[in-house]
Amino acid sequence: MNRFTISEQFFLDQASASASGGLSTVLNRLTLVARMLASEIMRAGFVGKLGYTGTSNVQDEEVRELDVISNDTTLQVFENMPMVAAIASEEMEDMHVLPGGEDGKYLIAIDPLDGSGNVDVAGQMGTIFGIYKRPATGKPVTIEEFYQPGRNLVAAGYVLYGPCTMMVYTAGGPVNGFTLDRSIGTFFLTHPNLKIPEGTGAYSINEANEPKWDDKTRAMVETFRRQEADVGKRSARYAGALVGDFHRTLLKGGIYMYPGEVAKPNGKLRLLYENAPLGFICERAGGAASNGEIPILDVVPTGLHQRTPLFLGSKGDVEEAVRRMGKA
Ligand code: FBP
Repeated sequence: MNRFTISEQFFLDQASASASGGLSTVLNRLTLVARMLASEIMRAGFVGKLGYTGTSNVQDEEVRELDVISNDTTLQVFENMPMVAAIASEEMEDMHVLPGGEDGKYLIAIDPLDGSGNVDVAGQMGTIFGIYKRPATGKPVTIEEFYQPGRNLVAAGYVLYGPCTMMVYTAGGPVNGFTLDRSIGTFFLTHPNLKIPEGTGAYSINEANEPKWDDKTRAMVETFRRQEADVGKRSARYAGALVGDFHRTLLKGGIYMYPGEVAKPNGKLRLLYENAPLGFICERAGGAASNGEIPILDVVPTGLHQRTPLFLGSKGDVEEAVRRMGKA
């Protein structure tokens, strides 16, 4: 693997000998989304796009202008791609069936702009995507085709927009990271075959939510906070952007937690386009991902925007967190 391994060639090289090249093409289009959004995010301050639209999305969250731009960019990039049948997005209540979608082989679940609360403070943000195969082609897409457990993903990845722009993905094999050279618009392989460390890293959680947790969750988090976890001492880090917190966890180890709350037992994060894709990557990197009771990849969605609690990171950390909540 020489220093100049670029994403386009890498996707093709990684594909199986019998592959049609369809998945590589979809992944390449996702790098185009990444490059376009990296540019939009960098320019947003100059063109007054850091604000809110004044509307709310299906999540009943205030929508940022960049949320809309990110979703529209994704739809435009895939509008003329016959191999993708439909897209499910955090920003759209229903799936978006692409022209000629009934013949498409793939489904994309995407959070176009994760961590959009960081838009106006130059914080980390990201894009999260999962790619599924349809059960069959040649007939109209049904929303139930998206109701597949993360175990069925054929590929998953994320883009991190931060001091640098990175894309990290797996097509079911090793997890590989690419860094964007903005001057030439090319992603170069910089983090081959990522494996999540054990016994190190931070615990990452919004501590302000403590009053909302049940007693077992509170006691478990207190164990990490007091550096008394069986898996060792942990510092605390919370970027307010799932992709940023997960990327740090993937490279340095540790655990990201968004637990359920007494009033909202399913928590905040969405299974289809946040928890399952990142859980797929985490497991392929040797880590674990749980909803607090079972592996996140075994949860079968019953809706596009279904929420689940999320415990994601080093296997030992996730297993201890789940055990201490008494739901293992
Ligand atoms: P979206 O920004 O895509 O809605 O993602 C949800 C999210 O912003 C995560 O990125 C982040 O980890 C979490 O919410 C932060 O939630 P909170 O502000 O409640 O801690």
